[in-house]
Amino acid sequence: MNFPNPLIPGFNPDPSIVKVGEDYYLATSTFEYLPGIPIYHSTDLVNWDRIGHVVDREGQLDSTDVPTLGGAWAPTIRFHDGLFYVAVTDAMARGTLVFTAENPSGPWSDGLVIEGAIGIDQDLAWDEDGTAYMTYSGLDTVTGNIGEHGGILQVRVDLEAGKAVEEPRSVWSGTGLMFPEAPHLYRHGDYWYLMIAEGGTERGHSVSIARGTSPAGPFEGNPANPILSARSTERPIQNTGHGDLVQTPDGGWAMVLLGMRPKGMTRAFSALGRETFITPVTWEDGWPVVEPVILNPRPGSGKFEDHFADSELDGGWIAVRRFPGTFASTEKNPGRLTLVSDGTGLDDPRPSFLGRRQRYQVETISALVDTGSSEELDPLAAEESAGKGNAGGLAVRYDEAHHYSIELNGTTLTARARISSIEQSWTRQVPAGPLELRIETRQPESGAGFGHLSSDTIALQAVVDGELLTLAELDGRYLSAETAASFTGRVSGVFASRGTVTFDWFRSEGREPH
Ligand code: 6LW
Repeated sequence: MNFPNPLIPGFNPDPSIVKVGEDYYLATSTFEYLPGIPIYHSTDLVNWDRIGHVVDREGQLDSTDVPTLGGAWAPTIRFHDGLFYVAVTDAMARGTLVFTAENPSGPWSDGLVIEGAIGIDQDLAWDEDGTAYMTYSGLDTVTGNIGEHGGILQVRVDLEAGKAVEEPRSVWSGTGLMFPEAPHLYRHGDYWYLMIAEGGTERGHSVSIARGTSPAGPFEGNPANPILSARSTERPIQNTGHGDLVQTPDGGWAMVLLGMRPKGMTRAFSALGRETFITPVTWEDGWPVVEPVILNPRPGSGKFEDHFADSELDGGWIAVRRFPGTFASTEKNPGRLTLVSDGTGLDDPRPSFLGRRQRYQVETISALVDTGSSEELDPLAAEESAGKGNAGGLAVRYDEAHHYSIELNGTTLTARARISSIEQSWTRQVPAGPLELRIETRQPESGAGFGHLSSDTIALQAVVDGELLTLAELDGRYLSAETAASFTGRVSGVFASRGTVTFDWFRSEGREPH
């Protein structure tokens, strides 16, 4: 099969996939962003639609104060006996959770804590008797020392009582590379296969596999391990690992996995973070043989336009440690998006920021922002903004310490960059009234030298009196996975930092560079 790659572009790491009849369902990690754990659906493994989220309401994850890096790590999606299961770690928060749903588009359950299976990357598999096995990576993000790694562990679990029914057992943990993780256990032919990732999620990332005759092991490693790694190769897709196997519609096999697309002369910076890719697999002598992951972007450009005409927000909008509905509404003023700030800004862990995954290497977002809103203000927002007016605009974000923004506050337009503890801003006056703001990301010219080291350039702009005004052109490498290292990816969108701000429309248009 000729698969597009990336398969699901933008911040979509740790993919897990299940085939049920003719349908495929795929889940990815979302960390501190909400709604959490999108479920994508396909019938051909090529075209995918997001059909819902596992986490769509308060209480399912403990997100409000979760540290950056924490939250929804590495879901495994499975189907057993008429029910869909998602096993996931709510890292640095609730711990090991299992969600269930009859329909993968939701609603999903509240999430049952599984006691006695402390770790990350929990997998679920059932043997012929219906006994459930949870296999996971022994990294305790909740109670333990995150520096210690216990290898790959396994317990039989009671999924009704929410507990392990035995002490964790060590099972095969790879070839000795660091961070054995992302285990998935499968029955295929005469064997049970235990596939894992090792080498860390950076450039050394790999997939290795072992097999045995029982789901509990012992497992014997494949002499050909690792069966996939892009490390030290020229391949444009690096960090390949964290795979899950699935049968293709034509009866073949494929692996979905995470990868990154580092750019710049030394191929050092990946603007979009960890994305979902796919690659064909064949079976030889009872072992899977995985093809290198080929870059094959979908042709043409990708557009998204929101006129906020529906009372419900489009499901592609995400927010940080809070659900979009807590500060964003299209109901108050149909045909407009209203953001109400509680006084927090982009430097805060819980900003009034509504974003979308950046999906293309070259992408422009724009919106018409109005800070002179005559709307009735939320009392808290009114008090906060007294005498200072409303402020908001467009932002590109990795986390609260890494973001670029362009903000309107009455007639003052401010572009701002925050990179760790370093901050700079550029200000100018503009005529009163609604203003079109833009953030453009472009590829650097190819070539050699310092100017070619980065992933991209990010321009912070506004259309003033019909002319495009650029307030700042910034180096994109500071908003890349390698620099921010906060596990997520680029998310760009709209925000309010004071009072009430409205947006008439939002647009994004992207394409892959030629
Ligand atoms: C994920 C683990 C990993 O749980 O990072 O390093 C974690 N690899 O497999 C977050 O994506």
